[in-house]
Amino acid sequence: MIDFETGVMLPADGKIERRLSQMKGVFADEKAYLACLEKEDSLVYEVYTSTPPEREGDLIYCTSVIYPGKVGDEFYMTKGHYHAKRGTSEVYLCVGGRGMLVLENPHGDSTVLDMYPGSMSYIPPFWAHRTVNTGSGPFIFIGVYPADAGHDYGTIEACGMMKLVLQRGGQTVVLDSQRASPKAGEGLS
Ligand code: M6P
Ligand code: ZN
Repeated sequence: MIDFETGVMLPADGKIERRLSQMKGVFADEKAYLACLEKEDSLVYEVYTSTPPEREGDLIYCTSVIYPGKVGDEFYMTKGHYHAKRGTSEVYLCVGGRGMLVLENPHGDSTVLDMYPGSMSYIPPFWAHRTVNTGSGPFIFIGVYPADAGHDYGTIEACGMMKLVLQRGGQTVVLDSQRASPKAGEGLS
């Protein structure tokens, strides 16, 4: 059962909680990050997950709840990852709130998709992905992906993603980050 109001999945085999303190280096404005953290180690997002055996053919399904908030002018978001097994894909179904899906690949292509209740988003193989809460309430979506996909955080941790999603003058804006394109060979496996 998934409660579309809260994103809580019951039963769930696991629950991941990510607080600000676990997201060092993720937000572009390091000074704003440290100032937020000093105030409170806020909960940024939670993931309720099923955990079947990590074998080919099985699927993992999970719900993610990203809470509303900002670090400086950058919205709360997930860490973002490539799949360790690069040739695997994923689908998201948004059930609550408003958000964006940031996608990029090792060839330097990047794009951003709107997510809203009822929207389904497809993450093709070989694309890194991050979700961003651009709304004022919890942003909730269901994800389904191959159980043997795995998460590679290192590539994104090393230099961030190519697009930033910010609030400027009350508007949501998408800007190119300082990092123009992935370093040669990065993200390729
Ligand atoms: C989605 C899925 C999960 C992922 C979660 C949080 O629910 O893609 O696999 O773990 O978002 O994202 P991240 O792992 O990048 O923090
Ligand atoms: Zn994924």
